[in-house]
Amino acid sequence: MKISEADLIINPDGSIYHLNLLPEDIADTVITVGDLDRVPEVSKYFDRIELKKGKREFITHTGYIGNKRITVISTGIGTDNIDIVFNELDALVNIDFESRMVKGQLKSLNIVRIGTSGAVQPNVPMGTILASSFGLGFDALMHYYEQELDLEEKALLVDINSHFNALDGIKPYLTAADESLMQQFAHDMPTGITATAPGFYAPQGRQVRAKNAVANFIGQLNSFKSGENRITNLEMETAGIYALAKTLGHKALSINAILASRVKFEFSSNPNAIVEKAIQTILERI
Ligand code: R1P
Repeated sequence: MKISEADLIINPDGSIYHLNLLPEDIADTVITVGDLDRVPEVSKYFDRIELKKGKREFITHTGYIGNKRITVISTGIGTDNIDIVFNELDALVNIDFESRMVKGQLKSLNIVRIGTSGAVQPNVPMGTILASSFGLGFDALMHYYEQELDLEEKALLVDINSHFNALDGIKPYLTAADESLMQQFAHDMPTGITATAPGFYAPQGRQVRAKNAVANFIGQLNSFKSGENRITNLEMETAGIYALAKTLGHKALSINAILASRVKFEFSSNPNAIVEKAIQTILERI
């Protein structure tokens, strides 16, 4: 079926609407970062940069480390931006822009988020590089898509729903990390469920001036347990990345540089060094 011009917007130069990229501009291995200033912090390790493009908060560098072609792209903050970036990355590889038809042979991208995050367990100290075993979304993105869960995800979500039943009207969604990327990049890293929030302040349990409607959100995250599974950290993209990637047939892994402890009320005095360590670790394993 032909995808309409309103459903998939292609710019006059043949690039996709927000990302401003042509199909040939992206590699099969994609690193996503939230902060657009983090893009050159990744591409400075490339042996050769082939292209730099951007529009709004979506900055892209594609280049090579040795023979390996890699794209690094900024998503900005939040799963609303993940919706745009992941649908447009998928369109770049899986839709023929001439015919506006889905290609016969679908491509699966390898996508690794290198992001920052706060810990909600006392045994996850600042400076930890943590891989998300699952993304648990407290935002509404996946309420708009059909999502198929496997048995493990279904069972864990049952436990999550009974633990968080006090969150009136909020329906969390859950997706597991890609196992092969976990083996390749994170075999020796601590892992845990990453909670994804639709905001930074009250949606992450911060109390500044506006009154919080959800009591003790960090405590609710912190006290969840299902077998060996604990919620380890909190950020704003992972659940959307895992769920949309899997729905579209791509592999995804989220790597979290832990900059803060929400249970010890600390924030790192040298966040850049922690992020740098995460970038170096992932690029060495690519
Ligand atoms: C909030 O300050 C931002 O930092 C975290 C959150 O997920 C959110 O995007 O990640 P990044 O540093 O990767 O953007």
